[in-house]
Amino acid sequence: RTPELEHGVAVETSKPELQRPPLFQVVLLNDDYTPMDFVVIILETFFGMNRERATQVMLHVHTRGKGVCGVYTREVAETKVTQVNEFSRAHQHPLLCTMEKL
Ligand code: NFA
Repeated sequence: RTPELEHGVAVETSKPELQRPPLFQVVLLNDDYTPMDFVVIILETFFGMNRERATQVMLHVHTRGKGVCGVYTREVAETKVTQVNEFSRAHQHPLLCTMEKL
C-alpha cells in the first residue's frame, strides 16, 4: 500500500482483499433414454447456450458420459441443479444434473 498525500498529510490506503467464493461445476450425466433434443433444450433454457454450443455439449455428455454445463457459486449451482432435475422429471425423462466443487 502506498501512502497518499491529502493536504500534505500521508494517508494509508488499502485495497480490501476480498474472499473469492468457492465455485461449483454444474454437470449433466448421460443416460440411455433422455432424447438428445430435450438435452439441447435444457442447455439453451437453463444455461444460456445457443443451439450450436448446446449441441456440442450434449454430444460431449452423450459420448463421454458427463459434461460441464457451467461454473457458478454454490446457491446458483444448487438452483440450476434443482430446476433441471424438476424440469426433466416433469417431462418424464431420467436426465440427471449434479454439481461438483472445483
Ligand atoms: N444418450 C442419450 C440418447 O442416446 C442422449 C443424452 C445425451 C442423454 C446427453 C443425456 C445426456 N438418446
